[in-house]
Amino acid sequence: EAVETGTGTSQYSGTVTIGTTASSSGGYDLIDGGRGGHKTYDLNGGTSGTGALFHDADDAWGNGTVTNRQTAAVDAAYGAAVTWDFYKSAFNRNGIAGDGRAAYSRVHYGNAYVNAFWDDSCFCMTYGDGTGNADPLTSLDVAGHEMSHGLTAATAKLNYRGESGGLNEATSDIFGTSVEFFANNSSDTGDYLIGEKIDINGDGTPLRYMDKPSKDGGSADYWSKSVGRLDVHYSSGVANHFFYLLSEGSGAKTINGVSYNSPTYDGSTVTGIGRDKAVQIWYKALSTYFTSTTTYAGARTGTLQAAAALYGSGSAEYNAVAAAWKAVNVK
Ligand code: ASN
Ligand code: ZN
Ligand code: CA
Repeated sequence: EAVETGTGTSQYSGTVTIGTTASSSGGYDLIDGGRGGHKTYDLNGGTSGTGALFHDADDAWGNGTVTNRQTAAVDAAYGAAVTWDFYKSAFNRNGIAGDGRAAYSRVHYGNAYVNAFWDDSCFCMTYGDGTGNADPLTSLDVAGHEMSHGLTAATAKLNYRGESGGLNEATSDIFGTSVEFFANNSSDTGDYLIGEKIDINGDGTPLRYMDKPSKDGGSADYWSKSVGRLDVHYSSGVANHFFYLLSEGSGAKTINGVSYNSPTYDGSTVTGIGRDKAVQIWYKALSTYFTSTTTYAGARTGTLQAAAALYGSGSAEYNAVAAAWKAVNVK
């Protein structure tokens, strides 16, 4: 049962290496022994249980096309591995719960199911195959998003409703995006879009936009007293926008070939501090100051506390946090 490194041909991230395990009965299992023993299962259209653990004779997995059952598994296993590595590298965190415990992934859930989800009761994430079973929801940012629901459940435990629910969703978008940048994968370069690889709208547009969340037709760019009544995937817009502004600043910018133009509530100009510092501030706030009932006002306070602890009260980073919240109308 030696730890091995297989080669995977993914749908969204090109050719990747994935952690595998030599099976005592021959061949290889899709068990990532280097990352807690994360397993990837084939639900084969089912909606319960674990289905079958992926197995392969020669440790060369998938072929990049959706008709090969292993292809979605390669994307899912790669996404889980990069997310695990991101937590370790950025936060010195040992897995989702910080204790080295592996989660597991299930792919090919249901029929043409257009969603993916984390379930804390199984400590596992699950992916549908998308419209026409042609676009599995296994891209890197989606994997990082789902896995990060587990991290939130292990830390702040933000309730999945109202303003705290929006903060929960935004945390998953913030870390999912951070995972995508961290991967530095030439087939899926980092961006501030969520789900740009999975063609969820059928016209090539992404699911969400962090620079200007309202571009999706439903998300809030700015805080208002009614924002907590929106679906959590729309109230997240305020914090996603905060994170973009804190990282990159307001106005027009092109990153990895994608153009952004991030507005502010009051016409103010925000100067970004870079994504690496912004994500440190968010993680520190999430894991130290946020609670299950944190609101947007509380997130402002918590991220200012985090910036003060990391960089000093009145530091450029601290002032940028204040400026970015003001720019999304959180005071
Ligand atoms: N994919 C969705 C999410 O992670 C599933 C849900 O609505 N919870 O947010
Ligand atoms: Zn989510
Ligand atoms: Ca993305």
